[in-house]
Amino acid sequence: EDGYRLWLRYDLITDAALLQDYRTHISGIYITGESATMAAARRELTTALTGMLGKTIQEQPKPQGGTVIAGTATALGPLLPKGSLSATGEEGFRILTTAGRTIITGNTDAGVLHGVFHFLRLLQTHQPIQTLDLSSAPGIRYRILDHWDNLNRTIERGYAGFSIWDWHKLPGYLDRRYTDYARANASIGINGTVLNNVNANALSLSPAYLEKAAALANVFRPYGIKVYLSARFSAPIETGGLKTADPQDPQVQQWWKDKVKEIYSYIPDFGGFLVKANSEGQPGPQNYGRSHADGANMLADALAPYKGIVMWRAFVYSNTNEDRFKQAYDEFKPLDGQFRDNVAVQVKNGPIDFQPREPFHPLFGAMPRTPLMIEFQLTQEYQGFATHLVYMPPQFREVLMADTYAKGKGSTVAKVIDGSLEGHSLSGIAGVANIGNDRNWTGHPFGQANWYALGRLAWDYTLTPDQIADEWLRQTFTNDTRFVNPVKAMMLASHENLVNYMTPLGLHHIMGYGHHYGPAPWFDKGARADWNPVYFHRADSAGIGFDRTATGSNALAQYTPEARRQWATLDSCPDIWLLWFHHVPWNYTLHSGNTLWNELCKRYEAGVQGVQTMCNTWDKVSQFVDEERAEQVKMLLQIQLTEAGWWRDACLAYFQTFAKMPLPAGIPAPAHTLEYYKELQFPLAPH
Ligand code: BDP
Repeated sequence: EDGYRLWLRYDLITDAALLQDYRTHISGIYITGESATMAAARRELTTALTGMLGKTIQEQPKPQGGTVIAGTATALGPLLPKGSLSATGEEGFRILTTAGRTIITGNTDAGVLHGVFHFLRLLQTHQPIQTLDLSSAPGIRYRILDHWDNLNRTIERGYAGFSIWDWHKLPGYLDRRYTDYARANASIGINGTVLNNVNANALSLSPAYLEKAAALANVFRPYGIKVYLSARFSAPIETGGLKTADPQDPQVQQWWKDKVKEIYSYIPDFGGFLVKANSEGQPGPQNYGRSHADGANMLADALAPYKGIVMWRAFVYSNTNEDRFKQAYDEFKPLDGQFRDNVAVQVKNGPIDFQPREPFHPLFGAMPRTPLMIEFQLTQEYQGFATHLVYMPPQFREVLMADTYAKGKGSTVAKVIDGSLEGHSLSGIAGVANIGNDRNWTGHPFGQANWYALGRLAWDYTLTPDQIADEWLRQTFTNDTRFVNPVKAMMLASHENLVNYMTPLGLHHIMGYGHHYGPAPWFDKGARADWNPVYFHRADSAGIGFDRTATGSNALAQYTPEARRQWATLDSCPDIWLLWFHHVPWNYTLHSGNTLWNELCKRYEAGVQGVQTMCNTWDKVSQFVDEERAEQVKMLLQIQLTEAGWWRDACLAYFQTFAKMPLPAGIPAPAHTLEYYKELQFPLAPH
């Protein structure tokens, strides 16, 4: 049990009564349609049902009692009760029991396939299937994984091995993993994948690599998944031999039109481009005095005839004195209304950079005329790499359910990005993938849960973290509630634990320089002010935290008055957000009743204790799962515990030099001197 099968394990159901019940209700399958997608549905149903029911499940010449029927509404014709598919759209499905048979249907083959996976999920999680009648359609149209994979197979911020794309052997050799990747994604509703790093290599757009990308697209297509590419803005110069990449230059525009035409000749359903421009050294339209809209629109015009889209990233900040928090808003808000219809601006969940906890990005709700996608980071660059068990849905939910008040109360981030607030039909969620060629895909067995959750939430963001953890655990490990319940509780607590032992009370970006491994709040040698932890925490003898009120950078002014209010004053600001917005005296009394210093110490300690509890839980319940993964998780939790202690000790030793107060009772003295922590070097940490 090496984790390769993810949540699609399909092992024999061990509950005898349930097995009997399922066997009675499932006698065979009947699939209409000959497309590659229906063939995939047929294969998945056959393998899964045979595995779970422990008997050979075959196609029947015609439906009978207990047949699982799958096909589009058109293909099923009279087999389907009338009028049952109005709400399922292009990708949704309906599952219903009628005359002792289960019908899985949709308006398209992809919809049927999604329904098949949903039905299998019901079985895998031991749900009753006797009388089903349910419909489901995705709430968000573009549900995408962004791979930060390089052509040499290294992965930017990847912690689970090398890239699963074996560029060298493509297109001739199609690794089985590509199909399994597609199956896994289809099962959770992901419908797009960006193959290459946003820090893009222009070679990705060259014929040799397009041929390779096309081979992957061919594998993914039956699973309803489209391929996208990150486009390097200067590609016309680097691979096109032009002197400029100026978006207003007719030759450049023509180059992109020709390039896009060429791409569609390889990949007829190519999804479009993801672009990181004028950000962290990447080229972009500003090199030529043009705006982000000019750049995005040039690409959008080239893609429009083929219905491709541009996902233009808003992750920009430059080397100025302006608070980095404010820069994306300042640059993008004035461009609202200037983007073509097939452009979405892709905004990170928060204004800085995928920190363990961030307030929602102030652009959400601030660009009503532009579709905004949200980008989360599944790969744990700032969340303990692939050694820390952190279940992210509570964090996703915190952001999605946050109220922007853009159109009054209830204008949540979720309603901004699903398009409903402003009536946009283009809507999207992207997750920076945490996948590599490690046998279990994500390095940490529990990293799979974040990939799983991204897809499930992109399909239906009303699902709670609890529901998602529940179904993931049952499919991935076991249905035994002696395992599921305590481990679910452990997952649900894990994110808050992380925030506590890394960046409690609103601290942010105090990780090791460059690689972001471990604590380095003292670091101040970065080439730019906003690459230094000291820039973000601002500790001094008076206190700690970044004043973003009117007396400071006034970043708060970027939020609507109602949204801003919760954070605006020391008094109103909940403790967990405090140091994001205020510079707070060490002896200030928080809502908890503790002084800031004491609360900081207690949170760090609570984080470590939280991980200790996770270790204890795992030790008690891992007997209910296979030894192989039980042992892996145990080892990883021990590393996490050690590193949580390191975070607590290093941060408290450092911040104490400013607070000049004793550690409160119950907080252990740091294991080493501050100098010891400062001298630790990790030149080869994954980057
Ligand atoms: C930061 C990463 C960097 C990425 C960048 C981005 O440190 O490696 O290239 O985000 O999102 O978090 O473009």
